[in-house]
Amino acid sequence: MAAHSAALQAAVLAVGLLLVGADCGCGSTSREDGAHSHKQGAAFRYSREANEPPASVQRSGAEKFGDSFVFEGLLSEEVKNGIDQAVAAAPWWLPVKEADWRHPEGPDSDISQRMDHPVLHVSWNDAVAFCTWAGKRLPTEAEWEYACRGGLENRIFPWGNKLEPKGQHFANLWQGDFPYTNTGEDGYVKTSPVTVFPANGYGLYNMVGNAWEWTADWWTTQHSAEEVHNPRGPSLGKDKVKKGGSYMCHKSYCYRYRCAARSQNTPDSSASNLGFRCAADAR
Ligand SMILES: [Ca+2]
Ligand SMILES: [Ca+2]
Repeated sequence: MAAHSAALQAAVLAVGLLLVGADCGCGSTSREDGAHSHKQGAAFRYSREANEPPASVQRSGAEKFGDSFVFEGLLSEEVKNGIDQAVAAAPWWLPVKEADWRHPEGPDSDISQRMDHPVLHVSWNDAVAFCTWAGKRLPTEAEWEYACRGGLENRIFPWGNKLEPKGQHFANLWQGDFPYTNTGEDGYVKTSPVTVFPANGYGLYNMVGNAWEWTADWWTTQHSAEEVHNPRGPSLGKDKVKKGGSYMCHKSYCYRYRCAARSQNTPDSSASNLGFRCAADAR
């Protein structure tokens, strides 16, 4: 499958000062955000839209494993009835056989009407494979966060501090009572097309919400205070950093749709709310 042509557009982001992490005023869930000033040394290019599909040159990890995690609320009764395992800490995630980037909700779903949505069910390993194939790379966490801020300083969201300025939705998130009721007030209970919500000051869409995005960095709970120039995170780890939150994020459970917020998964993980976009060094 050819990549969506718009996905190959890129924004060139200039050198600038980056504040990685911030206080979110949201209690204990903010501990991992950290707060240190870093110089983002090199200019870099960034895909405007996070909807690049995995390379046809390689089967995705979900296809190799034979299953991938899908939010229970999106599954047909038929698919749900065939599953007898769940994740104890998050029972709304079910391992669905034959769920992959072509079949986001399992074998009875497809992406034919979603070619302008973010790709899902792509592991970190496969995201790296795609970006490499495309002559690009994953962004570092610092690059991602710099891109998310869109030129604004000390703001919670890519557009400012207010979640819904003048009552307008700026990102695809969860409205209602997670995980039971998603009212879809923003227009979408699953992913949305990548350009339906406003771009940030750098012309980048969906930096928060819609789909989580992998970064290149290994996860650690705190940012290093020593690594002040173009930080790349720890040299080793178990999990990779993901940023931005998804259409499943609600403040009551996942206040991760902030530029500073972060979470993690193992590099072979895939799920129905996790995608990526590629970056490249500016030439
Ligand atoms: Ca939504
Ligand atoms: Ca996103």
